[in-house]
Amino acid sequence: MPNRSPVLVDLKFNPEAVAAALKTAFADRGSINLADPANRQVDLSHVDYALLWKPDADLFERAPNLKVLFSGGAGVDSMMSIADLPDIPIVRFVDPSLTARMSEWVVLQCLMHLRHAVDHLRNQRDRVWRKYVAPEAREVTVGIMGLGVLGRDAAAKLRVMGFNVIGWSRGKKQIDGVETFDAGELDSFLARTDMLVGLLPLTPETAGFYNAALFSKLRRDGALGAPVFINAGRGGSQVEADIVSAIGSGLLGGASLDVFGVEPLPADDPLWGLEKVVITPHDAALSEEYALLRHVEQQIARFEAGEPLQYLVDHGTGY
Ligand code: NDP
Ligand code: OXD
Repeated sequence: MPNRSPVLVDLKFNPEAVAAALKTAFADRGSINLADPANRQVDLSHVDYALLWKPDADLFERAPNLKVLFSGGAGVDSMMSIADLPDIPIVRFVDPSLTARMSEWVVLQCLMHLRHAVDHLRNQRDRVWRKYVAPEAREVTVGIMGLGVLGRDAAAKLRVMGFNVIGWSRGKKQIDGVETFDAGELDSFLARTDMLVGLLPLTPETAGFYNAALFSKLRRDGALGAPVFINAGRGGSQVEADIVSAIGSGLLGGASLDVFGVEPLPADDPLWGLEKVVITPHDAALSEEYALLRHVEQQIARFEAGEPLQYLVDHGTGY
């Protein structure tokens, strides 16, 4: 067997689950898990591959001979913001398990806002019997920002529920049954949107993108009465003070947020106190450890067989 270098693993989530999954992964080469205190000072100069989530900036000095980086999640913003990131291929995590989870979360949030779920839960707590006449899904247009792996799957599943779905992305897309808009058609897209679903990566272009000016362009005469904002992309793309004000003024009728500028969301953040805002703790679509390690094994096998890597990040656009 050729002398293969172990895979460097630095995932800052679920340490027990990662350690358990690593026991059976990378059988032909082994791994160095930095979550294990015994590996803190270990020599990394011979390592070819690294699987990382929120890596420390000095990691690349310690491991200067890396050939490929693998992201522990679908988003790579925490990696791309490192000043001395090596100019080598970066592979995102793309997997049916993650995609399915995200679509479940998106459909759940759209249905919650459609069917007054927050009001029902409050009324149940207060033992209040009150009916709400909700529009049908087909009367509501969900506008998805970001028509990548996650946006496209969410679009398909929202259509199954009967929603009218439109989508916006940098480049124009062709998706059956979904009217699409490109970057230059932002205002036309927003003017048609009752529920805005954010599935954009965080890049310099999308930082602070979901703000009061954008919310003011959403459709206001739709079946919901006021537009709803739903974001599972990244918190850095939203201006949270603007969301708080927009909920207060009625510019937004509700919101669902899975991601925040600061995570965990501080206990004194005003968002916690808003009844019309559904908060989930960045768990819309977690990376399942076994699926993640299998994906890395498959990509390493492709790379070493001379086949092209999949799900590559464009260092220029940052996603
Ligand atoms: P993809 O890279 O597959 O898709 C990104 C989409 O965003 C593309 O359609 C792209 O357009 C569009 N886009 C990017 N920048 C711009 C821009 N400036 N203007 C217009 N459109 C833009 O990513 P995924 O679908 O796999 O994931 C999306 C994001 O979801 C991740 O980056 C991550 O931040 C987040 N995420 C959150 C999770 C959670 O649990 N909350 C879990 C997993 C991911 P084009 O196709 O034209 O290039
Ligand atoms: C991801 C995430 O990017 O979990 O995969 O946020």
